[in-house]
Amino acid sequence: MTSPSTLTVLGRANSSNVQKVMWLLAEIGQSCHRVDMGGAFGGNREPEYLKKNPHGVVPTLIDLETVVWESNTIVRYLCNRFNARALYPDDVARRAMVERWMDWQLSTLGPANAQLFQSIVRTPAGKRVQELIDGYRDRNATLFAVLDQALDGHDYVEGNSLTLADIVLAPLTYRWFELPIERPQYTHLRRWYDLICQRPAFQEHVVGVGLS
Ligand SMILES: N[C@@H](CCC(=O)N[C@@H](CS)C(=O)NCC(=O)O)C(=O)O
Repeated sequence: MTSPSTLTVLGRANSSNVQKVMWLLAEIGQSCHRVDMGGAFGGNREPEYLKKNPHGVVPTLIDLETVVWESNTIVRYLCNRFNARALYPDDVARRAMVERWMDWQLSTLGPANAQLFQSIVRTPAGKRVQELIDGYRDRNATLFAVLDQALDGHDYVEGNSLTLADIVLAPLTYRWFELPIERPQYTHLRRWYDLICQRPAFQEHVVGVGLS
């Protein structure tokens, strides 16, 4: 008999940062209890939540006495906790190769992608500002061009197997491909994305959730 999961994820399924965590957990075969919070569900500005995550954002992971916020820290924690070495290599050089993409996602691609996503999906049609959308679209195209080039010659972002670099980047790539915008043809990016789309866990926690 398997023991019950000790893990709780606080956060709505349509947050790309929650999606990283849920997708990773499914990839490593760990179940969790997820509680809808944030966005339309609210709850994330309540004192009880702020005690766990003082920033009032999702996700937050609870693992018995351990409470972790920041989605990239959560996915690293889970790989360490469950010994998922292929996803988060032990070798310091290989680990740095993965982590540079995680930092780029957090510092650069994530904010640019969020601006584009929010200016379309989270803005009512009558309030959308086309000039802003065009600027955000172009900025995303410039950033995804870098990822496209980096994917030339290997299956995944860092080498030929899935790592945390793919896990943090692909949910944003899903949005990029699904948004109603014009995009340059990025052949390496498309090939990688199609490969990622073959993973049942990505289908369930990212594609299946849709754009909302
Ligand atoms: N850097 C943080 C960002 C967290 C974040 O901004 N989360 C968004 C959802 S993607 C949020 O909580 N927004 C407010 C809300 O959902 O009410 C992380 O990666 O965990």
